[in-house]
Amino acid sequence: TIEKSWWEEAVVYQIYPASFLDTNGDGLGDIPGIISKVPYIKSLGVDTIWLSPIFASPQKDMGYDVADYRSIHAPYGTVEDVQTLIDQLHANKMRILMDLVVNHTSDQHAWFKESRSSKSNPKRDWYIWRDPKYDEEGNRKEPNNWRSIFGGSAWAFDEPTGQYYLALFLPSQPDLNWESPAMREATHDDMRFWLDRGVDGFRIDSMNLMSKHPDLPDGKIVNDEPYQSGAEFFASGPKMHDYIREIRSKVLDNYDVMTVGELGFTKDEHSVSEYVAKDRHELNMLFTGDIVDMDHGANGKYERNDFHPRRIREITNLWQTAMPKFEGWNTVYLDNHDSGRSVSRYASDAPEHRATAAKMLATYLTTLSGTPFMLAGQEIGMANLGKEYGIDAYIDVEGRNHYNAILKARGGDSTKMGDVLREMQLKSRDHGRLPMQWENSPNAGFTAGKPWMTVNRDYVDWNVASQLEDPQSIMAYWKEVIALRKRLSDVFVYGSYTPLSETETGEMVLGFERECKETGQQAVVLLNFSHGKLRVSSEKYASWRVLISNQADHLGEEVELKPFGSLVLLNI
Ligand code: ISL
Ligand code: CA
Repeated sequence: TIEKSWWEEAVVYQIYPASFLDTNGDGLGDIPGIISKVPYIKSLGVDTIWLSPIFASPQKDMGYDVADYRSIHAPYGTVEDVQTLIDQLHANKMRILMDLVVNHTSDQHAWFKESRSSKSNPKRDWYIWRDPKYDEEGNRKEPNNWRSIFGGSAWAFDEPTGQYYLALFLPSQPDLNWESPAMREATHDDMRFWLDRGVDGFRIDSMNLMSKHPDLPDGKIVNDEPYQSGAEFFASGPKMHDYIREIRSKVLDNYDVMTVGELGFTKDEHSVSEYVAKDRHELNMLFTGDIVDMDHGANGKYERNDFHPRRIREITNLWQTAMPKFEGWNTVYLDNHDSGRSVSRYASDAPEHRATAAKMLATYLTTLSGTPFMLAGQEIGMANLGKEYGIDAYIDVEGRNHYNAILKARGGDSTKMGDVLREMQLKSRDHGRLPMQWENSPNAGFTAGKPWMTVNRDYVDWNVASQLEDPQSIMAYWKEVIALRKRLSDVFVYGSYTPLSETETGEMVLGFERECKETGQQAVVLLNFSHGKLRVSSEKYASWRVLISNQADHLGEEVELKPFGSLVLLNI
C-alpha cells in the first residue's frame, strides 16, 4: 500500500494579490476580490491556493519587503478579511499557503529601524552589519564584493552608524541575521500567528539564502565587473539545515501543514536531497530554480539563450528520477510571478497555436510526480505582453534596474536597446504579474479604476468569461486534466516515472511513462514542443486507449502529434 498525504495530492493555484481582482476601484487587487472568487477557483478542481505576500509593506518589491508580518497591506484588506478567506477556503475543503519572506525584511520593519538606530541596540545583530573596508587611497569600500541579485553591490552604507548592512535584493530589503537566536524566535512567533489562524503551510521565499558563510568571503572573480555573484558563500550556507530543523521542531510539527522552499543557486542532486529526503524531516518540497531558468544565459537571466525542449527533458528527468532515490517529493511548475509566461517562453502564443500549446503544458504539469503549482491565468492561457508594448509597460524593479544599467553603459541611447527589450519581452517578471483577464470589458473586468499595471490588451480574446462557456477551451481542458490526476492518482501522483529517450520520441517531443506497480496500470505521455506535425512510433502502445489529448491522433503503430499536440494513453 502507498503512503499518502494531502500535500502530495494537492493542486496549487498561485495568486498574485495585486493582480487578481479589484473590488473597490483603487486599481489594486484585494482580499475581498479573492474571497469572491473562491467558488471559481474551486470549480477548476484546484484545492489549495498560495498567496504571494499580503503583509504590511512599502511595496518596493511588491510585498516581498515586509514591514510587519502581523498586519495586512491596507489596500488589500485586514487580518479579519484574511481570516474570512481562510475560513471560506476551509469550508470548501480547500487550503491556503502563505508566502513566508524571512531571509530579509523591509527597511521599514520595526526590527530594522531599531537595529539601525545604534551599534549597541539589542537588535543590532538581527541584521548583518559590517565595518567598511578602505582601499590604498583611503576610499571607503564595501565589506566584500558580493553583487545584489537586483544589481549593484549587495551592501548599503548607513551614515549615522558608519557601517554597511547586507541586502542581497534591494537596499530597502536588509537581510536578517539568522545567527541571532532572538531574531529566530521572533520569526517563529510570526509564523505561529498565522498558523493559529488556520494557514495550511508556507512557501518559503529565498529559502536557502538564510544561512551565509560566517566570514562573508569575497565571491569568486569571473570578470572585470566591480561586483561578483558571491552565491557560493550565501546560498545553502553551513547552518541552513539547522534553521529548517528548528522551524520544523519548534513550530511546524505542531500543525498539519506543508512547506515549499524556494531554492536558488543550489542545483546538485545531493544538496537538494538534504532539503527534501524523507528521513531528513525538513521541507516537503522545493521550487528548484532550473525550470524557470531554462532560457536564461550562463551570464544572467537576460542573456539570450533560446529555449530548446532538450532542456525541459533534462530537468524533468533529473528530478523525476532523483526524488524517489531518497524518498523526496517535489513541485511541478513552469510559471510564477518572477518570470515570463510559459506558453510564450517554452511553447507558442501565436494565435493559431496558443490554445493547443497551453493545453500541452497543462498536460505536462498534471501528469508528473510532484505537486503541481499553476499561476492564476494559466487556466486561460494568459501570455506575455505582446511585442507592441515598449519599455514603458515594464515597471518591475528587477527588469528596470537591468535595463537602466545597460542603457547607461551604452551612453543613454535608447535606440540601441532592441536586444535588451527582446529578452524582457520574454522573461520580465511583469508578465507573470499581469492583471487577471476576467472578461471582455474595459480592463478585462479586473478593475473599475485605473489598473496598477498594464492590462494585456489580448484580454479581448483570452478571458475567463468566454472560456467558461466553451467546452473546447483551455480552461475546460485544465479541469479535465486536474480531474484525471485526482481520479488516477495511483498512476499520476504516486506512480513511478520512466523517461522515453530522445531516440524514441525525437528531439522535439518529451515523452515519459507513469506506472502504478501495485495495479499494473500504466500511462504514457507525449508532448510536442514544436511548431511542426510529428509522428512518434507507438508499437508498444498500440492497444492502449486515449485518456486525453489536445490535438493528436492515436494510429496504433504510430502517434501523430499536431503542432504542440499532446497525448496521454492508458494501458487499462
Ligand atoms: O526574480 C528573479 C530574477 O528573475 C529571481 O532571481 C528572484 O529574485 C529569486 O528567485 C528570489 O525570488 C523571491 O525573492 C525576491 C522577490 O523579489 C521575488 O519575487 C521572490 O519570488 C526577494 O524577496
Ligand atoms: Ca482594490
